[in-house]
Amino acid sequence: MQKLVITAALVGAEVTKADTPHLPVTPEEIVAAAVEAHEAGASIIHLHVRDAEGKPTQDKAVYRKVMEEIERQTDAIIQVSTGGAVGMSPEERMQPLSLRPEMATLTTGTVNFGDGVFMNTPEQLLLFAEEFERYGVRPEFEVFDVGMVANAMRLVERGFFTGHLHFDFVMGVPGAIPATAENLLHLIRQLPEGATWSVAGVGRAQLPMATLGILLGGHVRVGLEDNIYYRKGELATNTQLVQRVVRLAEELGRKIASPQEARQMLHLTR
Ligand code: KMH
Ligand code: ZN
Repeated sequence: MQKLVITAALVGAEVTKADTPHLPVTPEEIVAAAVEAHEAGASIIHLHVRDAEGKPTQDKAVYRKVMEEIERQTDAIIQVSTGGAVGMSPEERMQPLSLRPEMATLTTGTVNFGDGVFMNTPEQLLLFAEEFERYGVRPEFEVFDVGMVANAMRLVERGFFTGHLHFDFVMGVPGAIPATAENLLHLIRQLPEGATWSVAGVGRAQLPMATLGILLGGHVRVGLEDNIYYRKGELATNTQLVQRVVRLAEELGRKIASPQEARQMLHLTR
């Protein structure tokens, strides 16, 4: 099996400091969390940022500041979010693409998201795809429900994103695909030949989904964006969540990919 690529989803848009004091929100806290996660074994940093009040923002200036410092201190792959937060416009969400990050997420469909709706209409997907191509950014397709794989492939059929394709299955969001082993197998079966995938289980599904990802030859995303607990009633830090996956992978016979190895596996050209 390939070495394991671990993605650390450190911040997200939904969790607050009131939910967990371990959530990094200032640029300094986010950089420190990224450096620690990288040292613990994460090769990809899935990046959201917050404004001075701790609210989600897609402000390019904040992204630039955080990205520059992570790049200075690590060789991790920086994957910015174009998902942002529910309710943001596509223009707002696309801002960090112009910083030409190595990777960015792209959600290929509209989905209920807790009490909200995460909008990604066919027309908006074309806007996003054009902006990714404009800045030469490689996507990680964020798949919250099964039809989103076919939607991604529709973009590919229209000529976008030639080359290697990488998908992340985000499982267990209320309103989207439940995090079960059967559903994960079904998602994997939808993928085109040669694609790579990772899995991110939400809430208490994080640990079992990560374990399945390791066993099935995929890759794993963990972090406070998706889950704030280490176990029932015990809050986690981002570093602890990454360290746990590293230990599990070692026990189960998967070696951990360095950022440079992850770049080769995902065919990132930088
Ligand atoms: N915050 C969610 C609405 C992404 O980063 O691309 C979207 C999200 C996905 O987090
Ligand atoms: Zn995200």
